[in-house]
Amino acid sequence: MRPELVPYSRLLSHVLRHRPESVGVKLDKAGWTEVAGLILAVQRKHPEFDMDTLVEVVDTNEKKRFALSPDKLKIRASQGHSVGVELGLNPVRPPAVLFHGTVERNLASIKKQGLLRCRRNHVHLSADVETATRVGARRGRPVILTIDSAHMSAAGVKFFCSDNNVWLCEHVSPEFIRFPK
Ligand code: HQG
Repeated sequence: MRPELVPYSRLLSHVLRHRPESVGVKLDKAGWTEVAGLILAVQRKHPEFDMDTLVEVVDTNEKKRFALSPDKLKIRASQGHSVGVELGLNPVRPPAVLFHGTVERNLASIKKQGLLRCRRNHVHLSADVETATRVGARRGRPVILTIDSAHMSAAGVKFFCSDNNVWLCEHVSPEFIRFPK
């Protein structure tokens, strides 16, 4: 994504995942909002923002954070919400292991409580170590946890995979987490 578009991507993440009311838009139950209304709302702060910019932010976003409806009339964040939305994803069988990137200071609590959703609607897991490392590195030196998703799934835990390939579940109990030595 062109660096000058990053502030728009941040703003859209904030609005579409956490605080739609901050610019006066509403999300429907599945997290969608009208593109036209969103552009007008963003233009109040950034008059230069337009449909071409929005499409470029969506198309060139490294993590494919946003999805446009096929008719391009609606947009939503693909995952990461703290507002209550029902993404309508179907449960899918996960790969045998998944990964979670975190930092040392969280480990004692994770060992006791497992992985919690914190302020988001799901626990976020990555399909590969590289992605998990990037997620953990947002907060300091990354520590990678290996999640025994095969056994979790066998135990009845539901997994979802967002449109942009982030694995989601409600909670990961400590018994399914392998900690690095
Ligand atoms: C930690 C980014 C103590 C957890 C990323 C993490 C991801 C605990 C933090 C997405 C805990 C929550 C989500 C427990 C979990 N005790 N700490 N029991 N359980 N934690 O940001 O997974 O760039 O809500 O390890 O790429 O870091 O925004 O979750 O450190 O996909 O698109 O509590 O955000 O995507 O932090 O990241 P977050 P996350 P975007």
